Amino acid sequence: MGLITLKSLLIITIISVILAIGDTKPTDGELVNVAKLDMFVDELPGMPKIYGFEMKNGVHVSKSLEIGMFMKKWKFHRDLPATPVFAYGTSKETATVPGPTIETLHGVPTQVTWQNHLPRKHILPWDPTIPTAQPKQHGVPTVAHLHGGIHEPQSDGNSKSWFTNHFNQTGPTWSTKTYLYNNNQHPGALWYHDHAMGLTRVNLLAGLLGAYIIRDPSLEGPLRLPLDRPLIVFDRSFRADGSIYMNGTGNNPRYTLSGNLSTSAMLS
Ligand SMILES: [Cu+2]
Repeated sequence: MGLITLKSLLIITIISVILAIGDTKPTDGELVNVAKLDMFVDELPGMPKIYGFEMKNGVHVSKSLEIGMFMKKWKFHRDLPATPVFAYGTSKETATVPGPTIETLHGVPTQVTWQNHLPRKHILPWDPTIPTAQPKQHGVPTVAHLHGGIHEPQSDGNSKSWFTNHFNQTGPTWSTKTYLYNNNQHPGALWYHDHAMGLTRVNLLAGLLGAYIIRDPSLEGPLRLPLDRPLIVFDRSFRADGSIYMNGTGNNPRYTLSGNLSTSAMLS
């Protein structure tokens, strides 16, 4: 569908999210045999767009965004039950997996306040045998990282700068609620994702990822691209009840191995 030319500022993003799942044998709950699911029965979902700039007096200026993380249910396939996920969005109702596509302009900074609205408990198991963000009370530690972004360190989503619901608890390097992305680097397609210490793979598996695009109309306009749609490819394994499967035995270092053993690939 359409041509993909990296040089041409593309805006077709293909991101492969490879997550360590551990064992292929389920220990708790029956896995869905995805070979039995009909393919291409769902329309390609279009993620909502959020603009990281606005026009004032004929000039593009910086914009401050607030993007939350919410627990909700998400339909990954017509014949799968709805799946509990963690989703980025401007509200629980509009939150999606992947999250909204953030559209920015080269040279116009975007500020994002990432808000954690997640529940006290995670929807997936944590591995206690590796160094992990440990809130003293309940809560799911999160911190957003703009992958490939070039900006100040305090906005980079350091794994120890995590925070829980309403910033109730914060990690040792946490310093600011609002992140500043300069958007001064080459235009192109990036992605954002959670980055909390020891929980990155779990939080991504739960759904905390999305596309981030830096545009430069002076480069892109003359190309007159016929198609402009970010694509994200990611994979998951599902239990029969629709929930995401993740091995929960906590047998270090099983969780830390990289490699993709999920059963189903999804395109959004
Ligand atoms: Cu990354």
